Amino acid sequence: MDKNMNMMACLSLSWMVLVGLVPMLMKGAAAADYVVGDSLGWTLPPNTSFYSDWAASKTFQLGDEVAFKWTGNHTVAEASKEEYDSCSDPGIWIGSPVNVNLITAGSRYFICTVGDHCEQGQKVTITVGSSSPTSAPPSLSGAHATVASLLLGLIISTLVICFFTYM
Ligand SMILES: *[C@@H]1O[C@H](CO)[C@@H](O)[C@H](O)[C@H]1NC(C)=O
Ligand SMILES: *[C@@H]1O[C@H](CO)[C@@H](O)[C@H](O)[C@H]1NC(C)=O
Ligand SMILES: [Cu+2]
Repeated sequence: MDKNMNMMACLSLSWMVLVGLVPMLMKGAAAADYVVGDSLGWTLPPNTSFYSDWAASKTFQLGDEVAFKWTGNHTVAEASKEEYDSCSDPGIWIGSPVNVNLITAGSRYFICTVGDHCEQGQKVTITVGSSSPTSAPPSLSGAHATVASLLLGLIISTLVICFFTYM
């Protein structure tokens, strides 16, 4: 194999590695996954403030994901604020387990529609970007900047390595 071939191989291999790394880094830096209720999961809570306490202990950001996980007779349904407040069944159920991508800012309401579970507190409000509902939180752009500079560093060092190895 001549030097040009080696250099081409080096560059294309590096490119494939970079393309594979980008989504991983973006996800790792910008998004978090939460399980609603943590270890308790989505079930009848010990008290009616359990899930609101849980939500209040998190800072949800755009791109995060919340998962509703349960065993037994429960559902999760996305409700309007009015349905959420009055625990009325919105009529649309989604099955288990349920992953919700938080791709819009603002509040979303989820309830269990089985029996009186909602009245007993099996309901949660997920609010994304509570301080400024129309813009992404500052830490998101900070994370993106970190990823961008990391990638730039990777690309440059790859070029340098390919160049000095095969020229
Ligand atoms: C609700 O239950 C959780 C978990 O057992 C507990 O940490 C919390 O203090 C309780 N809240 C109230 C208001 O009883
Ligand atoms: C779950 O609970 C609802 C309401 O209490 C009941 O109608 C339904 O039959 C139950 N489903 C199962 C699988 O137990
Ligand atoms: Cu339930």
